[in-house]
Amino acid sequence: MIATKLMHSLMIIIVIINTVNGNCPENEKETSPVVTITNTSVNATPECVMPTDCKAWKELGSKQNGVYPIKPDDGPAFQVYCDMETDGGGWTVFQRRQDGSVDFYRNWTDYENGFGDLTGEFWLGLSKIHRLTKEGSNTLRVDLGDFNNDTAYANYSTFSVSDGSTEYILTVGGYSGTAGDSLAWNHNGFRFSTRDNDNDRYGGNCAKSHIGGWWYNNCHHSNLNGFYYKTSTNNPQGINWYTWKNANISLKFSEMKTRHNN
Ligand SMILES: *[C@@H]1O[C@H](CO)[C@@H](O)[C@H](O)[C@H]1NC(C)=O
Ligand SMILES: *[C@@H]1O[C@H](CO)[C@@H](O)[C@H](O)[C@H]1NC(C)=O
Ligand SMILES: *[C@@H]1O[C@H](CO)[C@@H](O)[C@H](O)[C@H]1NC(C)=O
Ligand SMILES: *[C@@H]1O[C@H](CO)[C@@H](O)[C@H](O)[C@H]1NC(C)=O
Ligand SMILES: *[C@@H]1O[C@H](CO)[C@@H](O)[C@H](O)[C@H]1NC(C)=O
Ligand SMILES: [Ca+2]
Ligand SMILES: [Ca+2]
Repeated sequence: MIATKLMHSLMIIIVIINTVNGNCPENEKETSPVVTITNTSVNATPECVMPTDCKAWKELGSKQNGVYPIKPDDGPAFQVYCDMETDGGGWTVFQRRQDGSVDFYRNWTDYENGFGDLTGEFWLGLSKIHRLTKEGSNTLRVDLGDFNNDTAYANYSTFSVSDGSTEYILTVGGYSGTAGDSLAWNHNGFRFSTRDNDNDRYGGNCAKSHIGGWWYNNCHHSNLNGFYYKTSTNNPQGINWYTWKNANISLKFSEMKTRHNN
């Protein structure tokens, strides 16, 4: 059973690798920037090395927004959406809301593993966000849009999410931008909470009362995984970013993305 699952994952990875690199390692002419030669001895098995994130794809010359495979560490490769345009590009996007097509009122397992469609609405998954941010220093960028088509952003020079054993603690700071800071000031240092895993500071259950999954405090200044209202209602259960509208106005669009600092 487990062996079959592993085999299946392995086959998917091999398919991804071959899609990206052609028939790497045989295909020598096209592989040059993607393949790194790690062992030059005559009898060594050639190895394909996949870009670690969207910034690495950007540095290889990719300029198109879209879905790319990445391999941030020794674990399995996975697909992500890369934003190659905003503020220099190379952003690995890990959350998007835009039309209410995907249900975000989910349990712990779903928030851990991710859900949705990378070209539509999705949450990439806490375990992958951890793998993307565990090394070096990272910037978090949050892009927001309201129902009048106004936009704003928040940029944080410090961003990481811890692993599952510590329930994905948020470390965020160093705000700049136009949306105001509705994340670091109120949510830095908190564990993630879902309706079935209450790690918040409130007597009740913030994930249940605010219909989402977030690094809830008591309860929030931002709620980007909240309920998708299709109008700009003033409702703390909606997709909120308190400092932008100075209220619980439900937003039309949100995207969260990360990029390694140099
Ligand atoms: C390189 O490959 C050869 C032959 O497969 C192996 O004996 C050697 O240990 C490898 N070296 C490294 C550094 O992986
Ligand atoms: C979490 O939700 C998914 C469906 O979204 C379901 O398949 C799974 O059994 C649930 N897990 C738990 C532990 O409730
Ligand atoms: C916002 O933009 C969309 C898509 O371009 C458009 O259909 C809509 O009318 C705009 N809304 C407002 C309030 O300008
Ligand atoms: C975002 O923060 C980074 C530091 O992580 C900084 O270099 C960059 O200029 C900031 N960008 C914007 C648009 O505020
Ligand atoms: C936002 O919602 C909270 C309840 O979570 C409420 O206490 C607060 O007054 C609301 N703020 C505004 C400006 O409506
Ligand atoms: Ca817990
Ligand atoms: Ca609680």
